[in-house]
Amino acid sequence: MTCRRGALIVLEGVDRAGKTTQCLKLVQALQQSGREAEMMRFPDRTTVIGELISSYLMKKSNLEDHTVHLLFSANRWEMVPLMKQKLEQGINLVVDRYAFSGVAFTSAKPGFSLEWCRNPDVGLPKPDLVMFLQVNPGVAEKRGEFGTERYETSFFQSTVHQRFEELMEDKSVNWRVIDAARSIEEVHNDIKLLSENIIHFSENQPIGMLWS
Ligand code: ADP
Ligand code: 2DT
Repeated sequence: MTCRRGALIVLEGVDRAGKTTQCLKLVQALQQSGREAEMMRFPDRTTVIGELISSYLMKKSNLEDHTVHLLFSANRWEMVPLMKQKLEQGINLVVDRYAFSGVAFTSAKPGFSLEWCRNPDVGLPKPDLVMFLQVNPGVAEKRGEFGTERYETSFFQSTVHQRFEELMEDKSVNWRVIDAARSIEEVHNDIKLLSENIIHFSENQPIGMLWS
């Protein structure tokens, strides 16, 4: 029996770029074409670590900046056994934010280098494909007001965007930039095609290790 693994597909981008909308549509489309697919999101607020993060994001608690960075990373590591199990069973994982958000958000704070921020996530399962949903701030603004959670200000988000641009220079990661200012269907069609191609390409490859 041949056992083809699932692909690890990540969507990244700033607030209101359409990540959640597109993750849901991609999972649905893959399932409709007869593939196994599941969505995950980070932070996963349902775990004990995730609850600490959620309380911090909702400004119900304060955490020291290095500490919360490590908690976001721990929240990914605690999911790794489950992620590997699903990928090895042939389930494609569509993930709303991953280590790249981790690095982009913390390194947007004063005094944090990209290198320091990357370190705790070195060795995580490496995404086979990372799609960055690109929209300019004007387009994102028309999609709704900022919420009230931590980081939801235009100044912070523009620094986060710059950090993503720096991260995308790293050729060890399979980045694809998607013009996410188009209609939901147009964006979805591009994402679906890229995902189907990577699923074929990855099925007989071992799962890689991020940044190592
Ligand atoms: P994110 O997860 O990146 O924050 P969402 O998927 O939650 O973004 O989308 C934010 C808002 O923008 C939602 O109201 C959603 O319906 C809307 N939206 C998403 N994609 C598009 C698009 N391509 N065009 C117009 N509105 C969109
Ligand atoms: P949403 O749940 O609305 O996506 O917001 N973040 C996320 C970090 O600072 N570090 C991380 O590692 C991750 C995954 C981005 C979650 C907020 O938390 C930020 C926005």
